[in-house]
Amino acid sequence: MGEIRYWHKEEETMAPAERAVFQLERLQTTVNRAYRNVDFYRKKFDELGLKPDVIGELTDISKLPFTNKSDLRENYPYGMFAVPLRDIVRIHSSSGTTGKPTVVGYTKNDLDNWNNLVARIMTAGGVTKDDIVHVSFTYGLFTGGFGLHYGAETIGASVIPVSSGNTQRQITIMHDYKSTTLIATPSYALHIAETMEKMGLKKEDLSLKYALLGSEPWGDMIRAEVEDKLGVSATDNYGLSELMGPGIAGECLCKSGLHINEDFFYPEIIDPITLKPLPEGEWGELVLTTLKREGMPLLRYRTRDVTRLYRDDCPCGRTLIKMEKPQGRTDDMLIINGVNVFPSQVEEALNNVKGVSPHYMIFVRKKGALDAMEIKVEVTEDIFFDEMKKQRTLVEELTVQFQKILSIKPKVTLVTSHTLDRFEGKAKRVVDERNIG
Ligand code: DLL
Repeated sequence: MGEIRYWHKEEETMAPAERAVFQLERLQTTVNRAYRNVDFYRKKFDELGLKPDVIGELTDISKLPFTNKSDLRENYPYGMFAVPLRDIVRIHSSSGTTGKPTVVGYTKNDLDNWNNLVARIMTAGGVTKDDIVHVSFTYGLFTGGFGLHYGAETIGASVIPVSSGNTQRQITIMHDYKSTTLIATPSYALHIAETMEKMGLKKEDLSLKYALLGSEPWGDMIRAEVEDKLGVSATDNYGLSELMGPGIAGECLCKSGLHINEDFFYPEIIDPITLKPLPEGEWGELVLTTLKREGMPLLRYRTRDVTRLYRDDCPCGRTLIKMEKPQGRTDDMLIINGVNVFPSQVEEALNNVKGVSPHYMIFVRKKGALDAMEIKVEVTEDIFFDEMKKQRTLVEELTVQFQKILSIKPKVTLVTSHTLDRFEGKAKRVVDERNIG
């Protein structure tokens, strides 16, 4: 694992009970600020008969109302801000492809905290001031580009703000500028690896050491492929625009769960149906409360991401609570003939079968009254030159794995390499045709 480094050693390694004191104080301040400065929260509290002094201990958080994405949309654009606009120094927003965008505003202190929290996560992933950091996230309203850019600059690394697009040019830049760290979505990192092969470049031709990947769910199969093809140590990092962007949680080099910056974001897991908090260790929906945010404090924001929280003795020495790699979003979950399926489970199943790549697409259609699921999986060219028997065996093997992990039996189709879509940003691996026509 090499030398262990921290960005905020004291905060990252303090005893959880000691941290809880800060969390409580910060939670009380946040609730007060939200009540006093945001009409939405004041109305909500008044309706529920809640006073801003409701928080006597941390568990009182369960008395607070939830905040949903729809609340942000209904208060578009600036209704959730807790400070006058003149104190806001940056604005980001979601793309708004499915409704009004959600808008977030940062004060100077918020930006400072953001930079430092991303610096924490990058340090945990191995990055130091000696690194050359290649950022392939889009720069713009999306928080990925600027978030990681300023985090890396805060560390003192040399940052190359390449942004997204033109993969061959990106590879040439990485090669010529001797980039040591790649910042991207996991699916784009895979695409870069494939494009390098096409360009006749090997990992030894580049200088990469680390890849910090995030913004979408990914599993061990993609990690193994990226690490092998790019010659990096690849860590996962998680965040969402509504709460800040990247910098909320990230893996250390032990790669066993993401440490949450819980001194800035208080995490809970709830049952998404009953909305009741679940004990540590159980899977459910992640709910986050900002603890230091000035521009737009959010109480119990429902992320829709499915994960679980746990504490362990991480060999890195961090005592920050961990979350499991998010499995997917409750709103991306497919319901196929009544069975719940997360697209990320497909990657998990592929991981158990030799001779397949992590490139897949899921198609869901109506077949009479029933739903039918087809999974297309890329395999190496040679299998199509082999006897039919080999292909049949592979299809059977995949079907068994899918049935085991997804609890349904999809149709499995093998396709040759490079026939499925590749992604520069977040991957879209599901085509649901049930509502078309
Ligand atoms: O994706 C922020 C980000 C940028 C995180 C760069 C990490 C790196 P949004 O576009 O608002 O923000 O999307 C947030 O993406 O609720 C999750 O569903 C998903 N997501 C983000 N990171 C991960 C991850 C950014 N590591 C939504 N694993 C979140 C799984 C992730 N899902």
